[in-house]
Amino acid sequence: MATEAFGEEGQVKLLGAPESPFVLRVCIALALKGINYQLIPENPYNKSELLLQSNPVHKKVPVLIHNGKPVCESMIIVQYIDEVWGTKGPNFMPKDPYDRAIARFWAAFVDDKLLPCIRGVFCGQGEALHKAAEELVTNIVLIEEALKTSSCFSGKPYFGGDEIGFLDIALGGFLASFLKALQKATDTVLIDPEIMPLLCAWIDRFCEYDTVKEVMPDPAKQLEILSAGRATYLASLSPGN
Ligand SMILES: N[C@@H](CCC(=O)N[C@@H](CS)C(=O)NCC(=O)O)C(=O)O
Ligand SMILES: *[C@@H]1O[C@H](CO)[C@@H](O)[C@H](O)[C@H]1NC(C)=O
Repeated sequence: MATEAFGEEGQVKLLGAPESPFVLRVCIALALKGINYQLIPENPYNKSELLLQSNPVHKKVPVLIHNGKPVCESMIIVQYIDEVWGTKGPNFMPKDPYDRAIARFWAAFVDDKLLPCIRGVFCGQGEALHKAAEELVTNIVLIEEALKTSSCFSGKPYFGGDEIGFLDIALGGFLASFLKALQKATDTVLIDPEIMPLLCAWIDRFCEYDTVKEVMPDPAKQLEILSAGRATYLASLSPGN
């Protein structure tokens, strides 16, 4: 009996697996709030009826299904979790409206600016791969600069201040595990302690945080899935396909 998925928080299901950085964001958020849920992995090449019905617009994971009602898009789900289970665990959104605006600004930056570069590295070969990697590093350095100079972040252990918050979750899904695997799979340096020391220290702190540690994907499994996905994509480009 899957009674653990029917606690006081209601019935909570999560479509997707934490090796997807978008899904990992939601796993981290649920773990920080201490919510029990049922994880339902999806095969991207053979999507379940439940996924297609729950996210007919994008047909992507993660989808959170709370008491039968689906919520889509990772950062919208993170915010939903924060609002529904506000009294449990840390608040993800800063109290100050300006700090909230800055957290949303950089979270949007991750998806609007970092992500296209990450895709470029994942899908790239040769010159295209190196250009995407260079552009990605340039953009990550902008976050390093913000860490150094922004009154919202500088001198604090997390982007959320004393606790992990919205932007930590947005970034952590990618930087703390997926990019490490992507570096290995593509033989590039994307997270460079020489030019992003503060961010590297943050990554270490984030990964050492007990609740986060529990949900982080196994690095070997992450690398295996990422490499297989990349190989499948590159094979689909070759003539004859
Ligand atoms: N903007 C979405 C992106 C989600 C996304 O790209 N999910 C990927 C998994 S990493 C997916 O479901 N891909 C399947 C597909 O594109 O068909 C979010 O933040 O949730
Ligand atoms: C796709 O998944 C369904 C179950 O969800 C299964 O019955 C079907 O055989 C799968 N199709 C392929 C091509 O693997």
